[in-house]
Amino acid sequence: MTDTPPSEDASLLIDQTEGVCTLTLNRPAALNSFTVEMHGRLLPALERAAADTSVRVVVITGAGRGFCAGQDLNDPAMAGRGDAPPDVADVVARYYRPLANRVRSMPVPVVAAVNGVAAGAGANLAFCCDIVIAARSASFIQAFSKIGLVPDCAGTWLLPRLVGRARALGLTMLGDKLPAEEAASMGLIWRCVDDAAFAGEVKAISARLAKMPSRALAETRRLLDEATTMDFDAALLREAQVQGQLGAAHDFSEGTAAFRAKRTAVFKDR
Ligand code: T3D
Repeated sequence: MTDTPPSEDASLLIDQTEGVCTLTLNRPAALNSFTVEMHGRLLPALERAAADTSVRVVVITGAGRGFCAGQDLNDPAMAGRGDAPPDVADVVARYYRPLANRVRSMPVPVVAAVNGVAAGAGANLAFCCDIVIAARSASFIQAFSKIGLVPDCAGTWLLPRLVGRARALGLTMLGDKLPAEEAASMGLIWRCVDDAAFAGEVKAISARLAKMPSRALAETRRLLDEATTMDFDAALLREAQVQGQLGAAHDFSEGTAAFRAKRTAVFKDR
C-alpha cells in the first residue's frame, strides 16, 4: 500500500494514508465553493483514486469552517459574455454531472466528512457519498431556490429517495438551513457527531471501511441504486447474479476461510 505525503495546491489537498485517500476542498475563504480550477482538480483526483488499487476508501471534506458552499457565484464561469447570461447548462454538464456520476460509481466506498456548512451542489455532493458523517455544528442548505435554480449534482434524484417527497420539497423549495442533528434524525445522513469527536469518528469509520471487501461494498451501492427502479423479482434476480460473481471472487473465499480459522480476513478485490 503506497502512502503519499499530503500534496498541496491551490484548491485541493490530497493525502493518502493506509488505503484512505482524503480529498480536502481547500478554498476556505469562500467556504470551499466550486471554481473551474477546483473542479479541474477534484474529478481527476477521484479518477486517480478509482484507478489506484491501493486506495480502499475515499474521504471528501472541507478546509476551515465550511464543507462546500456549492458553485462559486463569483467564478468567471458564472459571468456571461457581454449581454448574454452565463451558460449554466454547460457548467452543470461539464462539471456537476460527471462529478456526481464519478462519486456514485467509485469502486470503493466514499465518505463525506461534513465539517461545516454544505450548501447547493456542496450539500448534494455530500449526499452522493455512501456514508455522510457531519459535525454537530455543520448544516445543509438547498440554496438553489434562493438564486432561481433547481437542485443539481443529483439532488433531485437523491433527496426524495433519502427523505421522501414531502421533506425533499420542503428542503428544496424553502432552502432553509438544516442543522446536522436534524439531517441525521430524518435519515438524510448517516450520523451527526459532536465537533470534538468528529475527526476521530471520520478516521475510525474510514479505517474500518478500508479493511472491508471493497468490491462487495461497491456492488452493494450499485444494487441499492438499481433496485429503486426495479420490481421485486428483478431485484432478486440482480442479487443472485451479483452474488454469483462475488461468490467466485477472492474476497468471499478469504472471508469464509478467515471465519473458519478465527482470524482477521485480508480483502483485496476491487
Ligand atoms: O452554473 C451554476 O451555477 C450551476 C450550478 C449550481 C450549483 C450550486 O451550487 S448553486 C448554489 C450556489 N451556492 C449558494 O447559493 C450558497 C451561497 N452562500 C450562502 O448562502 C452562504 O454563504 C452560506 C449559507 C453557505 C454560509 O453563510 P455564512 O453566513 O456562514 O457565511 P458567509 O459570510 O455568507 O460566507 C463566507 C464567505 O464565503 C463570504 O465571503 P466574504 O464576504 O467573507 O469575502 C461569502 O461571499 C463566501 N461565499 C459563500 N458562499 C459562496 C461564497 N463565495 C462565492 N460563492 C459561493 N457560493
